[in-house]
Parts: sequence; structure tokens; C-alpha cells
Amino acid sequence: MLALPPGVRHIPGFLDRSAQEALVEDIRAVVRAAPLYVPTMPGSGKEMSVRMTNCGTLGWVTDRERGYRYQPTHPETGKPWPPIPEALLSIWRAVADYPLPPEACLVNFYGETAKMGLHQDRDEAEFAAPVVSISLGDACLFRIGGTTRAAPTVSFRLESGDLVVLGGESRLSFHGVDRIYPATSTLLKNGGRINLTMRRVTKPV
Ligand code: MD3
Ligand code: FE
Repeated sequence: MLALPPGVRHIPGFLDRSAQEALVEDIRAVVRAAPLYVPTMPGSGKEMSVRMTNCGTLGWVTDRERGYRYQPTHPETGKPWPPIPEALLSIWRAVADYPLPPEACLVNFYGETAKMGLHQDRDEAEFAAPVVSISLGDACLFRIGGTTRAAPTVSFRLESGDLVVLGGESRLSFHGVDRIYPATSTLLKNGGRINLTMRRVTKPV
């Protein structure tokens, strides 16, 4: 398949190099306040290869005992997540076409062998808001399909500075990260890839 599924907007090069560098500094500050941790799958307790943290009033977490969920505190430090940096909120206002700010920004860190299996994001109560994704550092091969696991998928490369807005029909699409392309960016001194996903979790009252 060549075309992106309806509702997927991929904007290559949305952030220039200086905006990417500024965001990396913002994320370093987030990680100092809320360290990356190793998420584990519900039931099996198998470790994910991606390291995670969050900023915002809510963060997405998972562990063996309690599974996938949003919560207001870091699972290991017990502290509230740090706020979402203004530069990210500004990007959301520019692209989300949704009247309220995001509540969660999940920070995923991929080392050179990390990947993320095909999954749906459905732990949020509000699906009217899009998910806004920003890629920083090494490129990856991203895959997205339809709303059933068996639907055909399209794959494309996400490069540092790319933005993807997943809204409308694509909001419940299966998607994943098949591989990282090591040493394809000089943005992160020690290599790897950061993906930021801003999400609205609760429905407005
Ligand atoms: C399509 N992250 O954190 S970002 C995730 O690159 C996640 O780290 C990937 O999948 C990453 O859940 C992909 C692009 C993305 C994010 C959310 C989506 C694509 C999506 C939600 C619905 C459909
Ligand atoms: Fe996802």
C-alpha cells in the first residue's frame, strides 16, 4: 500500500534542527524529574524494550500486576509527573484541532535494538482528540494498519523532526515500530530515538 490510511497526517521536517535541540533539552529536564523506567507487560511481566516516562497531569504506565493505565504519578518515585513543556503545548494547539490541551505526553526512548509491537492505543476515554507524535533522533520504520489486527498495513520511515497527527478514522488503528535505523541522526549524543506522544485522556465534562 502506498497511501496513508485516512486520518493520518505525516508532516516530515515539521521541526527544524534548533527546535529539535530545544525540545531535547526540555525532555532532558523531564527525565531528570521523572526517570525513564522499564515498563512490563500485564500478566507475563515481560519487559518492553522501550524505556518510558511521561509529563502532564496523567501518564501512561504498565506493570505486571496492574496492567495498562493512566495515573498522575511516576510508578517508581511516586511523584507527580512534571508539566508538559510549553513548546509541546504550542505544537498541540497548532495541529490538534481540539479545544482542550493534552493531559499526557508519553516519552518513549528506543535504543538501537528496541521496537514496539503492533497495538492499538485504547486506554484513553476520549477518542475525539487525536494523538500527536513527534520523533527525535535516529529514524525508525513505523507501521500502521486498520482497526483490526489482520487489516493490511503501510510502513514508512519517521525521521527526526517529523510530526504525525493520528485523528479521525486512524485514532484506533493498529500501529507499531518495527525497527530503529542506528546512527541516522546526530541529534542525540548517545544515539537512539525519542518519540513524544501527546494525548487527551479524559472526556470533557
Ligand atoms: C496511530 N508509539 O506510544 S508514535 C505509543 O514511535 C506508540 O513510539 C510509537 O505507538 C512510537 O503508543 C508510534 C505514532 C502513533 C502514536 C499513537 C497512535 C501512531 C498512532 C495512536 C493511534 C494510531
Ligand atoms: Fe501506540
